[in-house]
Amino acid sequence: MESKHFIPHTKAYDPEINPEEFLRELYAFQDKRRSVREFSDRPVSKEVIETLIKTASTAPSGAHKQPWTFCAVSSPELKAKIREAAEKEEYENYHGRMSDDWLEDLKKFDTNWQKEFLTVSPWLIIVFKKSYELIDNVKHKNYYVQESVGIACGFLLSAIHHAGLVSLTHTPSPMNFLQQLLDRPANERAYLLIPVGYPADDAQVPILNRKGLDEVSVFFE
Ligand code: IYR
Repeated sequence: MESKHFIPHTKAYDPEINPEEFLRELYAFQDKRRSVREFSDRPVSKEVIETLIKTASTAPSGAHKQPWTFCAVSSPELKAKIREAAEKEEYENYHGRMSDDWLEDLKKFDTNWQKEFLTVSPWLIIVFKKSYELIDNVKHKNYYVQESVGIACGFLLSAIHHAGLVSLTHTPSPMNFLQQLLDRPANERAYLLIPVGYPADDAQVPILNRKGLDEVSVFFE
């Protein structure tokens, strides 16, 4: 194909890599990733957070619009404000807004409205989705925004794990307070709040099993 829009794809992979062997190791490593709710206050450098965000931003997106903004917060004052606002919403969630079934499903995670990790973890990454771009006051619609931002968050979580750090996909809902506290423009809506850091020395995670391959896949050969 010859087009002014294209350049040759320089192969980013090593042809010597044996995919079976490589993936065995990758899968075993990814399988160790866990959501953690008990963080250490051990610092993480800004450089690490910047590289995590750049890695997340390599994700594919509808028409390559990259419809996301990653806000990284280490300011103790701002983290305290975010925690206060999130706990206010979560208090309501746990005291009436969540169904009995939902509360029952969460029992094994031992969660409650209190969110200490929001002030203990060294960084909070708040991911915003952009349903449109505002260019010279004109709205330009983005495409497949949910899918695109979801994939970018997946890249981010994976990169955090590869960096030897832990995270949590936290969704204090509704999340409008984040748009206000972080002064985001009208085209941005909070999508996920992700604390990032090291686990507390005595951090515990619930015992859970992952579904087997036969439960999550169907092959047509
Ligand atoms: N947002 C609440 C409730 C919650 C909901 C789900 I679905 C979870 O998997 C975990 C928690 C909270 O963060 O406590």
